[in-house]
Amino acid sequence: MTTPIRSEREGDVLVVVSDNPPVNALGAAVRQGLLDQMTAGLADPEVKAIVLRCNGRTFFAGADISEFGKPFVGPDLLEVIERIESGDKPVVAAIHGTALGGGCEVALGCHYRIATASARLGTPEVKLGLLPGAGGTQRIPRIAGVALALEMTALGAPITALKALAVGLVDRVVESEDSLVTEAVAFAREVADRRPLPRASEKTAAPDPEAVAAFRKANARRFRGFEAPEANIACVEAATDRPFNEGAAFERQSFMTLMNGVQSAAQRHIFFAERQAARIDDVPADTPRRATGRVGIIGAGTMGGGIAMNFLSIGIPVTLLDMQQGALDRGVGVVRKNYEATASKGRLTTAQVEAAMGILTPTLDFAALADCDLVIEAVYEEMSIKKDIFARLDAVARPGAILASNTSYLNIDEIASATARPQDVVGLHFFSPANAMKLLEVVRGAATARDVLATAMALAKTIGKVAVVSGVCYGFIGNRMLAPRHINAMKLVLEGATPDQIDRAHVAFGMPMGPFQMEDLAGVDIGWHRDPTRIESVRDALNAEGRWGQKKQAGFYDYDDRRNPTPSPRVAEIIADFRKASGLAEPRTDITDQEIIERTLYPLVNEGALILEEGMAQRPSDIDVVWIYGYGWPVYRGGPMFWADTVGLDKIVASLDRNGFEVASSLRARAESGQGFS
Ligand code: 3H9
Repeated sequence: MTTPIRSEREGDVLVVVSDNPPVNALGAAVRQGLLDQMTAGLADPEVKAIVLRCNGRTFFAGADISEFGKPFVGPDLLEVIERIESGDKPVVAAIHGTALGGGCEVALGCHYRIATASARLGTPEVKLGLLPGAGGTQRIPRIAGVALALEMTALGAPITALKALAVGLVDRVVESEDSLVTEAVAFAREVADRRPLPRASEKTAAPDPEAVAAFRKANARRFRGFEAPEANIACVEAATDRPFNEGAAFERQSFMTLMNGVQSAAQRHIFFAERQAARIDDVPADTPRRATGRVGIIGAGTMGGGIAMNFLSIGIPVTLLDMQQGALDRGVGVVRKNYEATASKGRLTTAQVEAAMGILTPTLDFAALADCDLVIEAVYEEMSIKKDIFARLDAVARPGAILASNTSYLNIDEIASATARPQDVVGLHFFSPANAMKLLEVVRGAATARDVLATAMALAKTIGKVAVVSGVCYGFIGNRMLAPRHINAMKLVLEGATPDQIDRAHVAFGMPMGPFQMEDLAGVDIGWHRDPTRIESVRDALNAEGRWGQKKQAGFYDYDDRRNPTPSPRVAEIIADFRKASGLAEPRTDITDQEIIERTLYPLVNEGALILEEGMAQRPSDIDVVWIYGYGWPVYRGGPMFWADTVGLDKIVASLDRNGFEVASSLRARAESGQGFS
């Protein structure tokens, strides 16, 4: 096995260096190399102290996640850390970048830690459905106390080097990366003869039941449905009431249980899926990018304003266009109000708010878009309006500017046909609220140029979004799959389930809200024909009575002044009338949560299979990413396509058949061949 670990001598200090790009993950070869170099250093009488450092952009960013779930190749990380800590020579970790997970644990196994001011230390394993499995839950509370250990492990929150210095997790901070190695070697010399060696495992951690109880209470909502946070908490507690070895054994056992569970597999799947989604199969990574130094936005409504904030927040100037002064003023006012609300929570300074507002240029004049590199249209969902806007845009935009539409349903190719440059047109479907939601569907038209796509994907990353490419189809990936869920939820209501029962089943599944809560939030009137005399569905009846959702304090639910929902007797009447008018039998009282999930989410998976068949999504994992980041699908279930595999495709197909759905041929074929989506 070739090793990415080498060592060099600086007099009586041995410097062990890892060179395993991109993030120095602690794969088998790294672990073996570390063990060998440490063993040799400890045995060499010329060596008085050891420095451990990494080349490249970061100190070890953790275990190699791609090894998880595969046959294990030794040595394990615990053995490496044990060799470092139990040795009789001081070992100094020299940290830059991010010492994460197993990387942080290696550092804590060293006797001393020196870090650059920009470095961060963290144990984010919980985000992969895991816990620090190489002593992290036992050493952090022993050094820094229970309260911080809970935040670092069960929340996975990293800390800065300065904070680490304040709590004893690092011993020294250096300003610049350039001097890290020199300072680390000097530090190693300074402590070479100091005994006893400080070993985190030999310290004790004071129990802090109040901190544990307060932490559980404060995070109960966030942890709902997840197994890993509680396992992290239990391990931190074990550090306070057991000797190190027993606590470490408990940690190990808990780690293995999580590792072999479905939740961690799902969360690891999403870790890689999210990164994979950024790749477009026929657009090479080195495709040149177009400029995006100035952005224009057409439409100062909620969507337009939210989209603008993404750019303003990172210093990209925005020209915001609307047709009417009133709408423009309102839009600019909302952007300011949003920033000020964030500032009042202490997450922005007044200077930052003013800096963002200072680069926002409101205008009523189309010609003001002429110097924009990218223009995003965010107006009313009506094809004729969009085409009109794109024709006008075509007349003013500079050659090579990217012309984007934020449409959530409409055909990008038809919109592009209103211009003489369809190659420059792309869909950028932001999700509401656009300044907060992480998903961006990048809609690839028939003519969209490769460099436009490459630019859109890169820009998405710059503004902190996760981008997924969709082909042109009604509703793209996410909203297209939402449709069968809603249609079937309504069918169940007509058969006898209540909206409240359906929503509760979805929330119990792990969604942030159910289909009817979602409609009330978004507006029941979205897409309504606006003729109150034309009543062809329950939804029409609600709209005719002005039950447009939360904004009217009435939708599928009744709402009080603070927007707390209660099931609505009036809606129950409307549903009963419809049931009667549709000639349906008496309402069923035997509808279970399981039936609700099968009849609303299996059709959603089926639609996902169709989307793949038609080539509208590049890969099943892209669909999973859409649902995690666009709709709050529980990450511990890995997205709908991953989840479908865990349920069993044969079971899903059998249920769809039983309930009279038309099964996608590719779904049936996969079920028959035993080949899953992931
Ligand atoms: C652990 O440590 C368990 C232990 O407690 C117990 C052991 C017994 N492994 O994110 P990027 C890849 S669990 C394998 O785009 P950035 C990544 O897939 C681990 N691969 O860069 C990507 O590959 P590609 C705890 C990894 O600069 C490339 O590196 N640690 C790993 O935006 C670049 O990644 C974590 O959970 C890995 N550990 O962000 C940290 N990490 O180019 C996870 C990255 O082929 N990592 N890759 O798509 C991160 O949070 C970010 O990658 C990091 C850099 C902040 C480090």
